[in-house]
Amino acid sequence: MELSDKYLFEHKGFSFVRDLVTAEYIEALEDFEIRDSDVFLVTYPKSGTIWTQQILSLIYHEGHRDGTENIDLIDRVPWLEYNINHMDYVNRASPRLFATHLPYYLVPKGLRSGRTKVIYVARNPKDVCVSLYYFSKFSVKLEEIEDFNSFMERFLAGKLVASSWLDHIEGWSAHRDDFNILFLTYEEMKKDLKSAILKICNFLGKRLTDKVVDAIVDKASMANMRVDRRTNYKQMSPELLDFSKGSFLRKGIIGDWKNLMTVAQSERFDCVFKERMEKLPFKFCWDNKDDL
Ligand code: PPS
Repeated sequence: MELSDKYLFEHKGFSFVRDLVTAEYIEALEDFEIRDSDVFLVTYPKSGTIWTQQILSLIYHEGHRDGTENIDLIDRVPWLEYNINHMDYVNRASPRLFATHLPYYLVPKGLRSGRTKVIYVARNPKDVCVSLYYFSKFSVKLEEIEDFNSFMERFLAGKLVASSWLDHIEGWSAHRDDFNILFLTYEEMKKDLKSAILKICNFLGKRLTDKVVDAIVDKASMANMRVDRRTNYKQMSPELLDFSKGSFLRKGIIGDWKNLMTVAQSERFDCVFKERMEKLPFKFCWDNKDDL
């Protein structure tokens, strides 16, 4: 199965959105100078990136209300590899917060064995696949594949943006000792957001009052992020997103895959993913009713 080269290109075994970045830019990122105070949020797409971007931004800025509430989320925690708003990352004031979908082997070299903090958020891959399917419908820069079965086969083969889910998580997990990294799951955030936020604060060495933590829980809720124009990404250019076809904050639930996948598709998914997933040191939750 070939990569759809009108939309994507591959660089060192990982696929990127063609219109948004070049291989030269990705290559140069390996030497991007990092600071101990930087924080990198790493995700495979559709795993809770903007949710965690919002949480990180609130942890760093909410307490002292320095005006960040008037800045779009994408500018508070910009994407490392997709510098959509052409920001000056090099001269950005500390602490710099970045989001990235990069695999472990393409991130800035300085992140390895350093003090810079990395947070990896993972989500059960069936929900990731379904979320990406709907996202592809409204992202102008991704190919829309109408038939879900064909889309799922592409996902299983790692032939979509960001390549293989399994390779991504296996890579980051196997190299966890090379980084100062915290692993979290979307599902644990869903089930107990306050505990997840406290875990993040603890990792970042941030002590916030109970009142501030509660305010973060509130501001990071699906309902509030949906109506907040700084966090719902509705300010994004129509050249990137067609809001008549969907939204970034779609459902935000555990187990939506059950509303789209047939039993046969789910079994096919398990057949391809199960063996490698069982070796991962994470417990995935496939349904809201499952315990973590
Ligand atoms: S992207 O394009 O990679 O940045 O997308 P990403 O932000 O990783 O994932 C989008 C999915 O995350 C859901 N989301 C949330 N869930 C719960 N609570 C909050 N606050 C929240 N914010 C975003 C969003 O709805 C997408 O999932 P689906 O399943 O499509 O609804």
